[in-house]
Amino acid sequence: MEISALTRSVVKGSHAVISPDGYINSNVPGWTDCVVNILISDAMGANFCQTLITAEENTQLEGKTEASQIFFYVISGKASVKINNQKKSLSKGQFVYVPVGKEYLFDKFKEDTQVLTFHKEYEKLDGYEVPETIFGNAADVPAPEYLGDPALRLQELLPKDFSFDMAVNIFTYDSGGHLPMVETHIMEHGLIYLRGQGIYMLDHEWYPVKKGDTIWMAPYCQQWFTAMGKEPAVYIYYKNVNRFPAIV
Ligand code: UGY
Ligand code: MN
Repeated sequence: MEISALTRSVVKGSHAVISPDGYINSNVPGWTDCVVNILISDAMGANFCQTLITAEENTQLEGKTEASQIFFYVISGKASVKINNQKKSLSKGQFVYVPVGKEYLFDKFKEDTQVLTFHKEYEKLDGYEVPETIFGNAADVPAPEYLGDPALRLQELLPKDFSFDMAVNIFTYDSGGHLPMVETHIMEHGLIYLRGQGIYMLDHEWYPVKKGDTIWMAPYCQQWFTAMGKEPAVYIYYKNVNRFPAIV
């Protein structure tokens, strides 16, 4: 028998590991007939939000982006999407970036489709336009080596342009591949594992992690990862970029 009093999940001041065994569903306005798990939010001290939506028979996601932009990524399955008047079908690995001020509607979901979202309040920069809607497919995004290490590949899903204040990247580690150093930085992260497993070090604590797990790293949370096992480890992650801190 499984012991129900055990979990790998932890929630601390500077980081969290959320494994699916502890999920409790939320109901939020406009997202109907689906399971919604709010995995990272301001309620835990984060400056952005990360959710996971699992579709049921008549799922619809309807809303308008106001202060926050939203990045939607299809982890598995298929759905239709309309952003203002642009219509598309999205399947595994496809995504849409919805800037502020747009109406969105997702429907015609295949049952059990999983959609990941990252939400960030948009900080406009003088002299730069608000970005447009972007549709894309991770399979079409180049995957160059990261810092010259062939065991690591980094895909950047959004343009590197100062009109954007967030990045969403997919990081692939071959088994045994690891970050080249312990990172210590102001940028915050939220991630979910799409594949594989490994060990994450967060502020000098060590966590075994695997497909389906979410991690939150607050600004300056120290971080290092190594992939283990028989297949590559892959995570998709959020990062705030391209802006000064509040006091300069
Ligand atoms: O972009 C990053 O900061 C990335 N190298 N961090 C991470 O994967 N923990
Ligand atoms: Mn980092």
